[in-house]
Amino acid sequence: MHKKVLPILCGAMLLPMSSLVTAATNKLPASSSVKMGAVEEVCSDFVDPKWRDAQVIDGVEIQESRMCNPDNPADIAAFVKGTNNISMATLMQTQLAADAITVGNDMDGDGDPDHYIIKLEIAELNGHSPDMREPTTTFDIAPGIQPTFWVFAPKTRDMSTLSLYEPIANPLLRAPSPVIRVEQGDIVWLVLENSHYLPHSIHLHGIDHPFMDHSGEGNDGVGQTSSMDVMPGSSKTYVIKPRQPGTMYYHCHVQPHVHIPMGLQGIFVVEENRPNNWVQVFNVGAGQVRHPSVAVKEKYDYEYDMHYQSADKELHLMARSANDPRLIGKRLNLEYDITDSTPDYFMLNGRSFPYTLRESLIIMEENKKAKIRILNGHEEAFAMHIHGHKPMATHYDGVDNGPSSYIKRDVHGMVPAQRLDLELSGVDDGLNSFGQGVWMFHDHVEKSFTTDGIGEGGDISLVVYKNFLNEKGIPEVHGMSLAPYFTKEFWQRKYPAWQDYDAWKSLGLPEIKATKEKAFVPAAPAAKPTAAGTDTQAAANKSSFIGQLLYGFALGLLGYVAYLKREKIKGLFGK
Ligand SMILES: [Cu+2]
Repeated sequence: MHKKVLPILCGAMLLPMSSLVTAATNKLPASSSVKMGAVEEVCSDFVDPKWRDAQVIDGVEIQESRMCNPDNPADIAAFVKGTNNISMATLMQTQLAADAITVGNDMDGDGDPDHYIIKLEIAELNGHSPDMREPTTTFDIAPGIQPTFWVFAPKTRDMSTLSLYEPIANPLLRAPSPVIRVEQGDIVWLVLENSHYLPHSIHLHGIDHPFMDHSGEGNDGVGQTSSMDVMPGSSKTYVIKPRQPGTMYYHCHVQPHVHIPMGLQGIFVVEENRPNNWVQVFNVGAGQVRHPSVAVKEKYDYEYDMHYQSADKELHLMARSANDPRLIGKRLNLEYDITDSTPDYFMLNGRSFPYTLRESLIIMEENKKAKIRILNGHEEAFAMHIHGHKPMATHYDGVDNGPSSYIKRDVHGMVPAQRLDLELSGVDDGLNSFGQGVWMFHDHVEKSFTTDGIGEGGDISLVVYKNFLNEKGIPEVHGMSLAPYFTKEFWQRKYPAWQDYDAWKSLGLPEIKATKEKAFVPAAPAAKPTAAGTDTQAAANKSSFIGQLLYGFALGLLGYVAYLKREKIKGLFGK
């Protein structure tokens, strides 16, 4: 019996040698070297660096903002004093219309205005133009990514673009729709001047408003129950006198399953009533509030508005698929089916990572406190997570339910349309804060930190302690280079982020010799296989497996024959 076992054992021992032989004869493909593409600067001087400083304009105190891309202080002064009260010199430094914000009438004599007339228009970003192949007026959420948006915007004058030669939207026209701030008890006329080609409305979600206004007009912004939609070219005034403070929401209620995701949604804050309380009526692009209200300054050092939203690529392409409102209406209202939709883009304050680093940081200092007002404008659930801190929820949908309802945790869940006020504390005690540093924050629903499925992108941003921020507002990060994230190629699925981390490019992409014309194959063929690349690779893998089997069989046979002829072989070597 052992005579049969021995040759089998012998063959089996030789079998592993087949892989050594294979390795020697069947070389791995070389690594390809994918060009990174043009890298944008993290922060070039987009704006006058003095815009970052604390300053007083026309008597309006404006806090410093160490962000790369801070708001224009002249805009902020006009938002606080009203375009009717600000000096002409300051108004000329903005692109606001002269009647954008009219404030006045201190009815209770407490030193601040009690009547506000706030005018909103509707702007289209990255829309269709009959004159150009590319979309206009442009607003990039990340390098090269331009979904079409409709947004509410302060009433502006002059061009919608930066200049005649640059299609980039002027800074007042952007996603998200601006945060609106008023004071508790003020009489507010919110005027929607519909400058868009489709009907729209404003629904004041959570904000105290009467069902009918004084003239018997519906005031709820709902076409089916309250008042006719605001037709293109016409306007409607919503009249409110909110009795309760809080972080609220406003959005269009016309075809809301399409118009809300298209961007017609914003944060609406009713500030607590205090004497001499001039509030910043607009916070364009959300983010840091540079003129916080009196009540916020009583408790906090900083205030940040955080508007999260998502976009389905398909919907946002449809909205620029024609130059005829009938066709756009047909595609969005009759053909688009939101029940089959999936979100592709995730934005914080209108931008995705890495652009969030330029304007949506939370800048902190040790032992200081920030008030963070969050709106979940996504279509789905949201899970706010801040590294290195456990912020405390104080208000739910704008309501303070008392200290027994305050919750400190590191993930705060929110369903769509909910608002949460968080208190972020810089006390380094291992609970409130783990200490100074650069701490990421993001929605912890995993797809939310991707951009069209590519990570890390989406709504990621950073809590940055002041000591970790350079004079241009760039956080001092440690670890990977951020350069790839600032290229268009990375978001086009072309560049493998780890390619250049060793001389061998061992974590890049292999060259596939059979398809020499292709620089690389997609890293994840399952996502979008391009037929030639993946088939060739699969075929190559199959043939090498069969080859290895044949090698093993041949070597086994050789061993067996050698065993049978062992006497003759001994003779060949003498003894
Ligand atoms: Cu609408």
